[in-house]
This record gives sequence, structure tokens and C-alpha cells, in this order.
Amino acid sequence: MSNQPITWEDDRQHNAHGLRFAIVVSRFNSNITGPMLASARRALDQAGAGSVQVFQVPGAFELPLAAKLLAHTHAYHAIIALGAVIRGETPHFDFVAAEAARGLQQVALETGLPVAFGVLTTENLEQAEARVNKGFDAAMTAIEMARFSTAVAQAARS
Ligand code: INI
Repeated sequence: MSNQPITWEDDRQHNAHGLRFAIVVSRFNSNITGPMLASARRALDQAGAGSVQVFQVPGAFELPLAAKLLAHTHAYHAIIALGAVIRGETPHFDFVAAEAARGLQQVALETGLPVAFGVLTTENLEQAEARVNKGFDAAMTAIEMARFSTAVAQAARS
């Protein structure tokens, strides 16, 4: 048996031309979510996104409902949810973080619309500050999954 590592073509494409995105961002910890929003916008701009609309909600707990309402408009190819939940600052960290993650995944699975999980969950502010680029990563994931979704629809038609 060969000891060669398994290799494959990396066929991710981060071309967002013609694709429409909604970003929903929480105001809680806006010193973190503001830079996350900027980094997500940078990724979408660089990829040539067709349109980007930004919506604000109070906190990470509200992200799933906002994502669901946006999904039901059928106006977007993907949604990017941005938030920051910092353990040091809240006794209900676990509830807020878990419900944001569970709720956003539920929206994606129930509606079939890609929802990128750009919610930082950190022990303290310093860790959050070091990871604001997660907004960029979430936007890249949204682009890749939006393209995946349109590719599946095309394949089904051919
Ligand atoms: N919301 C956050 O986005 N991050 C937090 O760290 C946080 N803390 O610390 O509690 C937080 N709480 C608010 C929550 O998301 C809701 O807005 C609130 O409970 C009202 O539903």
C-alpha cells in the first residue's frame, strides 16, 4: 500500500460576481463587530460581489431570527452573520454563544440558504481583538457556499 498522502484539486472559487449577500451584524461588542464587518466587506469587495446589504441587530442572540427573516426574502445567495460573545463579560456567555450557533445552523438547514457563522466566542477582549479577521473568513465561506449552491442547481438542470 502506498504511503503517498492523499491529494486533491482545491477547487474553491472566491469569485462573487453576480452574487447578492446580506450581512447581519450585532451591535453588542461593537468595538469588535465593527472591524469584523469591515473585514467581511473587504472580502466581498475584493471578490466583486454583486450587492451587499448590511443589517444590525442588538446582540448575537438575535442573529438567528434576523438570518431567518432575511432568508425568507429570497433576495440573497448567502447570509453572513457576525457577532462577538466574550466570556469574561457575561455570565450567560454559554447560552448566547450556543443559541447563536445552533440557531444559525438551523436557519441554514431549514431554508437551504448558506449562512456563514462569523461569531467569535472568546475568553476575553484581547482574544477577540486578535481575531477580528474572522469577518473576512466568514465572507469567503459565504462566497464559496453560494457558488456551491448555484453549482448544485445548475448540475440538477443539466
Ligand atoms: N450579546 C453578544 O453579542 N455578545 C455578548 O458577549 C453578550 N453578552 O455578553 O451578554 C450578548 N448579550 C446580549 C444578547 O445577545 C441579547 O441581545 C440579549 O440577551 C437580549 O435578547
